[in-house]
Amino acid sequence: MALDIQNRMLCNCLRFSFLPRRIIFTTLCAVVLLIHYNFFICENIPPRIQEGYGSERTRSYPPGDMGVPVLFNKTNPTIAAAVKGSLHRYGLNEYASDLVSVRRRLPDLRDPWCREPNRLLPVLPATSVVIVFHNEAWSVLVRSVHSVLDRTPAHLLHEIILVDDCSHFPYLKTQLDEYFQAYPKVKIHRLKERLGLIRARMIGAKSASSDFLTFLDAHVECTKGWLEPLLDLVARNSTTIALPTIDRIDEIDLHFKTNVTLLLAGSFEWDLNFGWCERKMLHQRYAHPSEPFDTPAMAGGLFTIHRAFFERLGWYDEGMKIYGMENIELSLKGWMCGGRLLTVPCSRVGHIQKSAHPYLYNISMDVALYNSVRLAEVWMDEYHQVVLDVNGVRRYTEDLFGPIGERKRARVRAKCKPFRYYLERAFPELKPPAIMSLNS
Ligand SMILES: [Mn+2]
Repeated sequence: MALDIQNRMLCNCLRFSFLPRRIIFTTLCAVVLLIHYNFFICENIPPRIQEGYGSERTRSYPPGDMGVPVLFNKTNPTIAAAVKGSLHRYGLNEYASDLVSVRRRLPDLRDPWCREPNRLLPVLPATSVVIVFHNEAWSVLVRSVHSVLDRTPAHLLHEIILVDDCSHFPYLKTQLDEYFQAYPKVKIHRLKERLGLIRARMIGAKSASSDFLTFLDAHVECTKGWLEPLLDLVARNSTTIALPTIDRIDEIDLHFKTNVTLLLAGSFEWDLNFGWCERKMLHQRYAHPSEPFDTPAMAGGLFTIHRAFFERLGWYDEGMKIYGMENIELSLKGWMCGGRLLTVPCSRVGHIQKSAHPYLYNISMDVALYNSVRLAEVWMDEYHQVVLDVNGVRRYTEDLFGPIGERKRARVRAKCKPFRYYLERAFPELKPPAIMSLNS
């Protein structure tokens, strides 16, 4: 009995001495986590937005906040059907996007190198931002615009021109006009007929009233400091085309993925289809990985360019259909006509890579083939036949691929160098195939 009491006392002692230690340990962990969150994650969040989530004790964070994946119940048949429907309709998960704030917070992804003093010109010009949309999901489009408004210094943003390439979803009409009435910098330009992305972008560019043009897709999210280093490069040299680094936003759960982006550069093979190559495959070396670097090709819709240079290049080939290959065309002539393409690691823009291309629904022709043949004929000199062969086309004819005389004259007017120069200077990694006519 005495032993039993002794044991019980011992146990009680142990329990009493153990409990406070556990409480102290748990409290310490919570404090450390809180400090970490406030100092390392919240450091760049404007106080106004932080307040929106309530006091320290009560605040909760909306889905997708800070770029984390959106969680939703995939096993619920109603939700699963909604997700499937929106993937077909928009090429992305509208259900998840609608759960995310149209002004969601994102982390500042820049390397400290980018923020060092005197990195940028002290005075930068303002830009017009041109965004073309066609049947875009509401929350995706509105979030794209807010990310520009919220993360661009007001004096650098001249205007945002939204070009509606004849969308037929009703919420993109009056509802969109009314929504952006509160934002005078946002202008909506409606096309009366469907012109396709390429020509719609040109309409937007020509209606812009700034000399500096920045193009974005309608399914992007800009992060802090995205614009300044792009404008800096083009302000220093008006024949530079500056490309942001494109982070991938997952089309299913809106996760802002940043892990591989900085290791990649835009490129293509002889089929002219754009793809990413590893940066280390390129010949040029740089002192710091955040320095802007020479890039053979742009992915497409995201870049800053000087209006006068774009005009001298003959804008895009408006004879091309809908979209596709205009990015390669602009990349080639950017290099061949006295300029260069630079990817800017300090500029980070998220982009939803769509799982389908609703832009091309109801289009029966092979627009990529059509546009590639035009591009090869105008810009690739003795190498044009390689592209035709890869595509199984015997030769260019005007009745099949449209007239290109004006495009060739524009190339002469702009005094552009031969395609061979592009291969040597911009893209020596693209090895010419062994073709008798080229080697002889
Ligand atoms: Mn896109």
